[in-house]
Amino acid sequence: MLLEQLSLAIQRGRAKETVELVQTGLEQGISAQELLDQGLLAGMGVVGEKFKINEVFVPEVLIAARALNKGTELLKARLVAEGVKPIGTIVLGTVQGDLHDIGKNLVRMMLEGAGFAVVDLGVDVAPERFIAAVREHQPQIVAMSSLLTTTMGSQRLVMQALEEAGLRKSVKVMVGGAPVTQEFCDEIGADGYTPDAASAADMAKSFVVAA
Ligand code: B1M
Repeated sequence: MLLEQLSLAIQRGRAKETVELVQTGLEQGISAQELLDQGLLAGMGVVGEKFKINEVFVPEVLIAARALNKGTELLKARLVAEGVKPIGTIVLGTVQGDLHDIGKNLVRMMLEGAGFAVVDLGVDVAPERFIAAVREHQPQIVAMSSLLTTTMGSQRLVMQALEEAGLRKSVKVMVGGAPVTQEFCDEIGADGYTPDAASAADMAKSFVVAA
């Protein structure tokens, strides 16, 4: 019951209610893992599905993500104490020359909502910064966003940099952004393209499950 209410609070983007329900849940002895999986992430999953079919739009997703963040903030210490680990690590960024970050931030929220730890490198990320982040964080996945036709080429440069650094085989690479296509993904040798943020989270999950 409380878990269902928590899921609904996320779907409705109610941050205050989310925090109250998480607090009550903890007081009732529900584990942080259950509150996370069956409450917060279940709610964000529903939002992601609705976003995919245009039943909700960017503002609703952002509001739901804000509520999710409030809820997870409260759970963080408990999750660490309970030894809960993220399902994988993803290095994410908008590629060099590109300053668009609204879509990339949605992708991050969906990935976090799916249980990943996301190292967000921000915008205008040069290939060498992707490489340094892969060396430092040893992610399972590198995810790149590009909103300009002129910066799609930067995704190719990251692929080349990964090869040259001998890191290509250690990660799956996902690409996306409005001008990016499956054809382009295949051409540069990336592992996956998705047209929207919710599908990106689904694909990322499938990569870590298959590994
Ligand atoms: Co710019 N801009 N912009 N812009 N801008 C576009 C992208 C453009 C299509 C507008 C147009 O001309 N109609 C056009 C690109 C044309 C092209 O190359 N094909 C354009 C241009 C030309 C430019 C400038 C060059 C303009 C200028 O200065 N002359 C300049 C470039 C700056 C730079 O990056 N170097 C520029 C600047 C800007 C602002 C700074 C003003 C601002 C960005 C603010 C910000 O991001 N913080 C901006 C904006 C807001 C837009 C539009 C209006 C909206 C983009 C957006 O946020 N969409 C856009 C026109 C439009 O789309 N109507 C436009 C909403 C967002 C949720 O969608 O990012 O596509 P999107 O993300 C989607 C999917 O693509 C996917 O998931 C998201 C949704 O689920 N996705 C992934 C994204 N990344 C993914 C990664 C994945 C998987 C899925 O896996 C890893």
